[in-house]
Amino acid sequence: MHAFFSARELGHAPTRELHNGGWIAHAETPARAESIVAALPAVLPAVDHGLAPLLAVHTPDYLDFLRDAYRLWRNAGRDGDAIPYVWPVVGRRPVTLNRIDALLGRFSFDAATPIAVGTWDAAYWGAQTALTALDAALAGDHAFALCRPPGHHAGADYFGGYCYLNHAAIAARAARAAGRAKVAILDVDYHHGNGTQDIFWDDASVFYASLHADPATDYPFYWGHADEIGGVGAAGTTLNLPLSQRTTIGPYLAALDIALAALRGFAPDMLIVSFGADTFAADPISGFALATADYPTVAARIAELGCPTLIVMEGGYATAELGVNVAAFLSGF
Ligand code: Q9C
Ligand code: ZN
Repeated sequence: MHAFFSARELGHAPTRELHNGGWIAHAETPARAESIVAALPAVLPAVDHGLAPLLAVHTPDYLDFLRDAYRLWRNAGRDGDAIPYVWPVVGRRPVTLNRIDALLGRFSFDAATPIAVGTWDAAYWGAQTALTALDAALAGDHAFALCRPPGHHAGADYFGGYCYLNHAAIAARAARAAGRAKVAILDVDYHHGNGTQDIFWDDASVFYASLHADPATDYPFYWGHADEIGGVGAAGTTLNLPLSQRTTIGPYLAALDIALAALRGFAPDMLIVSFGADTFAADPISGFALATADYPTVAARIAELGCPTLIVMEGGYATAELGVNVAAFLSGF
């Protein structure tokens, strides 16, 4: 299996985030990608596929905002990263505004996701990495896209959860455009992929299945509950399997088998795995209890689907062990 990466993804380096009411160093660092690169035998460069595949998922006004936000923040006289702090959720009418403070809230859902000087460029090249790896998967090889920043919390017109562009969704739409009639996304990050779910909520041609920490106790709270099954015309093509904190490999595999049975019923002709290694026991912001040796087991079960597979990197914040955990997962294919 080939792995793909662009060094331009390292240009996003958010400084800090709010955590339990105080500021901590941001968990989603360039060192995460460096840990993964160091653990892989080789990475191949990303090829630029342009903006069109991004526009198949994200709205034009959101992409314009994301490209311009840091400059607008600086032009408003601010230092440091742009971080949203007011959201138009309390019955506000949709006023068209130019002020960066207003725009940040319009296009986000949390305050954990700073826009720094290199954010747009890094996210853009993360998406290009996913599209380049998809080309390899369409040609018949399994492929790994080392995407950073991650993507599965980003929706059509919002950022959040350390995510700006939804790489898995962009790849899924590109696979559809390339003629794959049915695409499945299996999300095994610790957190529910709310952005991916929202993007394909009404789209019966893309099945979204996710194993994640129960949103009754864990971020992103407002998505990922078991009764969310898809919108009108797509009911049954979203599957949420919430798991309790401290979940170990036994119950994890039992839930994975439920997801895989549903995917077999859907019979996809392309599989995209949103892989987060934040299910690792030592992850500093997460609560499952998987071991490094569990990742090949999880991957081998997924590989039994026998479907051409693109693996897209999502979360995982135990940086020192991240590369080894990713290499362990890929070895199972
Ligand atoms: N600082 C991914 O794994 N937590 N994103 C915010 C604590 C956000 C994780 C509150 C966690 C997002 C891709
Ligand atoms: Zn996560």
